[in-house]
Amino acid sequence: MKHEKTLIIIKPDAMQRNLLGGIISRFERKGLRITGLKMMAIDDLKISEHYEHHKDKPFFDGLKKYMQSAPVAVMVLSGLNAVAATRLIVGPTKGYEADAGSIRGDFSMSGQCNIVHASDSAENAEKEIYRFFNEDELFEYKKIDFEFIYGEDEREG
Ligand code: FUP
Repeated sequence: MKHEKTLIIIKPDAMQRNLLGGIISRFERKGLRITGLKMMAIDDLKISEHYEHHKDKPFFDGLKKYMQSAPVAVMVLSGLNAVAATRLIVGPTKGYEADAGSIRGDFSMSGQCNIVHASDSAENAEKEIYRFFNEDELFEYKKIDFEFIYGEDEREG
């Protein structure tokens, strides 16, 4: 277990469906710390890099069109085992397979319009964070609830 960072994209369907505040709230109330947050339009280069693993799939053009259909919000979250903890809150890729209580389980019926992206490993998170954020857009700060979110042995040194 270690403290780590993860990248979240709140996708165009969430923005259009007025879910932005509710989604941010789910991460906040879990105890994850927001270390970066902004809105942006995702350009062709960022889409190609971010979805490199899907570039030859038949759904890639549709995925690109969807991801560019409205602005998105991008966030960096930090916390203990933040990558895995965040993936649990988000749920599996296809909304119609996701458990109730997860973001995709509660808000998505789709394998494409699935509301949020969350990094799948600490290694990918590092790459994704620097794909979407400049160094001066990321903030390290002490949260006053830290000692009530974590036990003594779980706090960062
Ligand atoms: P995830 O890590 O859960 O976001 O899932 P993937 O990396 O497998 O997929 C990334 C995105 O590709 C999904 F969020 C939506 C899109 N996708 C489709 O549009 N159709 C598919 O069949 C699979 C993925």
